[in-house]
Amino acid sequence: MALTIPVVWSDDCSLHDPAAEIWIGVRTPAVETAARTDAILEELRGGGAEIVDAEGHDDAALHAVHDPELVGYLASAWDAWQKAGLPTDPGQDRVVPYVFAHAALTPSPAAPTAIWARPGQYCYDTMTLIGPGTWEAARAAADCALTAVDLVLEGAPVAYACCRPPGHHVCRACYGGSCYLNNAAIAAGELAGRVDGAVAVIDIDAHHGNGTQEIFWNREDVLVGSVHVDPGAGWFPHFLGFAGETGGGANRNLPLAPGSGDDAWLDAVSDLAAWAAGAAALVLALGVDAAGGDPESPLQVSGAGFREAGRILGELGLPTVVVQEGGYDLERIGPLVLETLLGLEAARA
Ligand code: SP5
Ligand code: ZN
Repeated sequence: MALTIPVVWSDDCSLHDPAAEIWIGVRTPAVETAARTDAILEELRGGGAEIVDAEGHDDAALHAVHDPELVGYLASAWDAWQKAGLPTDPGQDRVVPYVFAHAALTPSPAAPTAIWARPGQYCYDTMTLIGPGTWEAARAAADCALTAVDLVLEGAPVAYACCRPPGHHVCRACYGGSCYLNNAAIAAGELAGRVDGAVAVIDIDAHHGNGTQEIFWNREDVLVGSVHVDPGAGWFPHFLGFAGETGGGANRNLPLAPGSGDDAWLDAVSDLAAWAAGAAALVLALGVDAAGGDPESPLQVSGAGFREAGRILGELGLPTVVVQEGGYDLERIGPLVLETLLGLEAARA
């Protein structure tokens, strides 16, 4: 039986090549690569899915959740870096910070004049590099999410946005975690303006969706729930994602111990689903890096677990926009996404 959930994609999402991550000061190969979405699309095409081209959308939906200054920076960062000659002297072919506008320095850091100091005004880690196609890809990923919103508002029960690069670590005014624009937050912000009632974001990526949490921290009309590996056990994003972070009351974090598998993870998914039941629409931030074998997380969720998560969330019966986040096991990423979508579809059929 063919997958009927529309799959929204833009070829421009492949233009981003971070090339590397600077991790603990060491340049290591990037894990957030175009091969990820290639593998997802191949699997979904094999499952009979219809691939829909993303349509262009106005910047207004980006500015609704991000500081326009961040968006403007991202759009121009590579050109400025290149024009400043930094790829040849000192020989850095990606935009990467070396100094940070740390909150404890001053509440109002000056905008730096040096091009090589500017990344530290907006980027909070050294693993989120910008190259020649990064902006085009990030902007296209946001269009994928917004096109999926349109499809759902036109009556599709579920639409899947095959977003790359991912987004859930991006705050209103800073980026990091291999993410540049918060696709799930952009979708949720857009839905919040177009549905009658609250929007729930449920984030099942293995890492805490700290950006989405920060963006909607004080909003009552957007619920944000995340199940993820406990940052207190030593996992990214380290500083955030603890159970006590409840915002204005509409934020929930369910951190899990490293090694947690289907039982604990699905209990948390069920908990978040019950919590979100009164919403008018759902955004599912679908990272599949909680799977056993993923190189970036110690959770041990199975393919059947992802299918069951899809079923649990599908049973809510809400208009649902699924937004791709992480997942780094190239052998498993496609099947894991397909399992989740099949679970959602089975519940909605
Ligand atoms: C969207 C998403 O899943 N972002 C994950 C960002 C977490 N990255 C943390 C990386 C920690 C170091 N990993 C070692 C890999 C060295 N190349
Ligand atoms: Zn992740």
